[in-house]
Amino acid sequence: MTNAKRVAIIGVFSALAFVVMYIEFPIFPAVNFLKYDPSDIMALLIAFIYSPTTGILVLAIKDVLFYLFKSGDIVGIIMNFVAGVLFILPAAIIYAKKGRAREIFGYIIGVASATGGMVLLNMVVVPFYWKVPLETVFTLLPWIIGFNAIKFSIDSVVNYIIHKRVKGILEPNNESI
Ligand code: RBF
Repeated sequence: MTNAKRVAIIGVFSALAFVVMYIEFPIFPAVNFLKYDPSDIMALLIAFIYSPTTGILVLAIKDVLFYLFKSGDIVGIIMNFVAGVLFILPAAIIYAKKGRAREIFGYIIGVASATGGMVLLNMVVVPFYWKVPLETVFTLLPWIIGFNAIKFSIDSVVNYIIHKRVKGILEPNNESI
């Protein structure tokens, strides 16, 4: 594939991710600052089809755009980005085009890594962000765990179903599809 095509695909998927991030909505009222949106799927698709680092580039461009045009909340955007990295990197590195069992194992490790990592990060960030004691964060932990587990499981299932088809559309002449 030409470099120009690759740059164009990164641009299109970053823009697409930025737009679908506007769909964001909370899953649990108790932690309504945690919002689900499907934008990480665009980055995960690119991570699977091209490379993990290309996927992270899409994730970063999407988050910078969303910060500038919509949220203005640097903490929320950083949390969204870190969660996305913790999910996409292990999932895409483990997958690396080596079959269904490996792919599913990659999703499991990705969901576990994002959920575990974000629990720790929320324990540090939430007391400052909401000016609440650490004990309050402990009471929220089941919701934080549930949110991340659900968010990244949904992304995994969607990516599992569509990534080969998307690859077929992006690389119609590639015989390895
Ligand atoms: N997004 C996640 O995917 N997982 C998280 O654990 C997470 N924790 C957050 C904690 C705080 C205090 C904030 C402000 C945001 C957090 N986010 C998290 C990002 C949030 O769900 C949303 O994507 C951003 O706030 C952008 O609207």
